[in-house]
Amino acid sequence: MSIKHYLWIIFILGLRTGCAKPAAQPNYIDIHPNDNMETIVKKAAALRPSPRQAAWQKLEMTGFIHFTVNTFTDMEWGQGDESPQIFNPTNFDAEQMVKACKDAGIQLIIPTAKHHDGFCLWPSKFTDHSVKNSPWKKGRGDIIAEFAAACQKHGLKFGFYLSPWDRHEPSYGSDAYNEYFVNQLTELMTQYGEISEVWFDGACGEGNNGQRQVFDWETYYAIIRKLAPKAVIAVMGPDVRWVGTESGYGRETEWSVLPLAVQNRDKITENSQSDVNFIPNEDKTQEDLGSREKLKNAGTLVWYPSEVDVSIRPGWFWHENENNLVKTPEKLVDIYYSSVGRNSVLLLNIPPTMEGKFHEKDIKSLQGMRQILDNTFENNFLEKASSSNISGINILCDGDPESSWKSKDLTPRLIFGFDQEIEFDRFMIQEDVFNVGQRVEAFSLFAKINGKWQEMIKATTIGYKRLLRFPPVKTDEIKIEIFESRNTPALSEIGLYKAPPDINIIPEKASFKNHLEVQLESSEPGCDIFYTLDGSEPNRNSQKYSGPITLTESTTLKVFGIRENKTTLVKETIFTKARYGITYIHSFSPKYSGGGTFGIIDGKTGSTNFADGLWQGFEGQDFEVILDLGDSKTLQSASARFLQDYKSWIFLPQQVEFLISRDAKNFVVIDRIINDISVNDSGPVIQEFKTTALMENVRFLKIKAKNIGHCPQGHPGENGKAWIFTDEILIL
Ligand code: FUL
Repeated sequence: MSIKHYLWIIFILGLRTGCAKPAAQPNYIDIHPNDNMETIVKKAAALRPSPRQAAWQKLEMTGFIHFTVNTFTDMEWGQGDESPQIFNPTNFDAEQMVKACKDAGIQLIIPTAKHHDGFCLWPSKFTDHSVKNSPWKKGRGDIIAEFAAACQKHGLKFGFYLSPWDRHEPSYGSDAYNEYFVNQLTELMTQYGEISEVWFDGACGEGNNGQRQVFDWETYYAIIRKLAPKAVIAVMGPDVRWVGTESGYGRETEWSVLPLAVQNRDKITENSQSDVNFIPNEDKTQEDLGSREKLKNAGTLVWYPSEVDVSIRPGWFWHENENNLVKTPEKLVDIYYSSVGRNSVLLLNIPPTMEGKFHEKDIKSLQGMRQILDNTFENNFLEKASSSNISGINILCDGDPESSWKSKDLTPRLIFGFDQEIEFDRFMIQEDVFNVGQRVEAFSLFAKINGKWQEMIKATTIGYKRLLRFPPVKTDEIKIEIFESRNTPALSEIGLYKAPPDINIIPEKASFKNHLEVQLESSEPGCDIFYTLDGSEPNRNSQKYSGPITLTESTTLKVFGIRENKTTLVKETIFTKARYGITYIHSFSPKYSGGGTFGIIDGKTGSTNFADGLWQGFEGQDFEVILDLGDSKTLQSASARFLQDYKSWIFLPQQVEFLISRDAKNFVVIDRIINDISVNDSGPVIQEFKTTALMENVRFLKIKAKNIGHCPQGHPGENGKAWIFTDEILIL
């Protein structure tokens, strides 16, 4: 028999016995009653993600798209009784959204196929409560199909959110609902191409019929495993854990291996799965989930990694009155460091408007975030380093999270030198969690400065990825020291980077009477700042900043900085020159200053959201101001706008008086308008109080709005101080 024949037989045998493809290691391990602490810790250190968890972890940034009837009713949680007729996006554009996500670095998209209100964004066969009964595309549209197609076209992965809680479906609360849910799940799993993540929300309450549902999770999971074996099941699922907050900030110490209570062990064995196939339902909001202390009493250890879900706006759905509250690029970058940079996957929500596309402000923030991140991570100094004490370091900068430098010690020390001095302020380090496991418990980064090692930053866990920030440092030698590990660590990637500086405009925003001094400050020395005052985009040829700028007219200031080829984002502020002087009899609350002293005569009106930065708030006091018109004038009208938001203790004034004077001492009442809007909690309202009496010879105009004093009887804050909120006075 020739060698060839021999190999052929081995190959056939291998196939038959399954050796050609080694069986995946389970993503859990049992603890035996006689395992000591050392054994338990070693077991934890040996666990690795399942293949589907591994593929998901590498995505780093994923995107949520919350869209449903809520977008049209201005709600966060729909009631379930909304008519499908209200769902009518005027210009739905899945590609615009998918492209914006892709440009931002998002690699998988999860639209809400059905939120708690029960309305389905796809034409499900199993209910009439869907797009098929909406006017959008005459009932022939399918939002999920359009998202799936756009993702496929642009190379993004696709998943969906399907709310188990359903406030519309009449069968909710019975076995029939489980059947309904399974049918819907099957539709979504079979009609839209490859599914990479299924997101089951933990939020759950009664249906409209007052019933609660007992969910048949095992059946749901079995269907997903059968129809999309590569998909992860998130949150109310076995593969991906909710980080425990919706703030965008993960834990400083984030373990992907978690202990499970003893009683859950049987279930794993019963399933005889290679992966855990039920919700590890321990409390996910605790600060410590996976320390040695926590592992001590575990029955089983399981790989259950964290996902950080957060919205780019205060709400998950789009609301007109949150257009001013879109998170800034800098805030999104901070979230990136605190999620992706803390061993988690980021799930960033961007909600479409009633048009059915992202708002320009959200897109601008996404672009700004990407620009800062690209600018930071474009050059890894460690690629050019050499090590004096370890070999084979190229593997640490090869961009492959699965190739690693494997330490022989529990507490290795890695020293790197550079041909010339480098300046950096960001550190990235990854463990090979895919082939080895998560092991590091404490480490530090040092820089040699004047011949001495100085600690730049210290941290605990690494896991898939850790990103650390610290003030810029210059050196030609660095040291990474691992102080504690569960077993000998394997590092896959490391990086040192320099972030672009930031620029602050001081004051950040303001209106002024005569003139205003504006200063520009960089977060780092050596940054050249350029600006324009005419609304044009600043560049290197624009005016260079050398000291305070004095503004005497309303101005759009745009600034941008360069420091050693790192550019900042362009920042912009509109400073408005007020036409009148203004004196406050009672001052506004510093929490709600609405743009400061001149904020109520700057032409900017607020939304129904009292916290949008444009409203001035007065707690328990009247609103009373005197406007100085500069010289004697004839006025056609004067008005003031006020807000009522019952839930937030903000009430319309009892009455508003308009008074005029020539000398600011003797005032004559021109008009008194009594409020006739009732005090109720039917949602925020804005009311304008306006006088149209002709006012002659006016130099000073006083506006006096009477606070109702205390929250009325029956209000949750009964007898607490009532607020008055105003955003704008208009004089014609
Ligand atoms: C929560 C839900 O109640 C919110 O509406 C949103 O969908 C968020 C992602 O999950 O539990």
